[in-house]
Amino acid sequence: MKDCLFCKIIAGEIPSTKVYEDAYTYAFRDINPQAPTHILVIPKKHVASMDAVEEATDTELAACLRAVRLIAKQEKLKNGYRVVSNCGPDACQSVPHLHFHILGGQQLADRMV
Ligand code: DGP
Repeated sequence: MKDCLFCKIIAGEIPSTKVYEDAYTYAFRDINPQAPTHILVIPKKHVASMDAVEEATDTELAACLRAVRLIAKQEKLKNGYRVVSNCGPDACQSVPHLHFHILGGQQLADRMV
């Protein structure tokens, strides 16, 4: 989608550090990491947030979750990791393209908020 930051990253118009890509999914390192490993997994199809997942196919959505698992293995997150998707203003979603944060590489806080 025109004017979407993450669509521009997928298209290579904005540089990113890619860690994984398949037919449906792109993953790259967060520009502002909040843990030693902080990766964003996004569908290649523009979907604004969790609130719009009906616009994606089951295959496209499942590919994101399968990618999370593959990336966790690739990044050797053997001791665990957290997967977060912020949706809307209350969750402080800042980029309106569905994304899953993978956070790991250290002991994370025991509270989510
Ligand atoms: P959220 O706040 O959940 O919408 O997360 C958006 C994330 O996107 C945030 O952690 C920072 C990251 N981000 C924003 N702009 C860029 C960018 O240009 N490149 C990369 N690699 N990450 C970005």
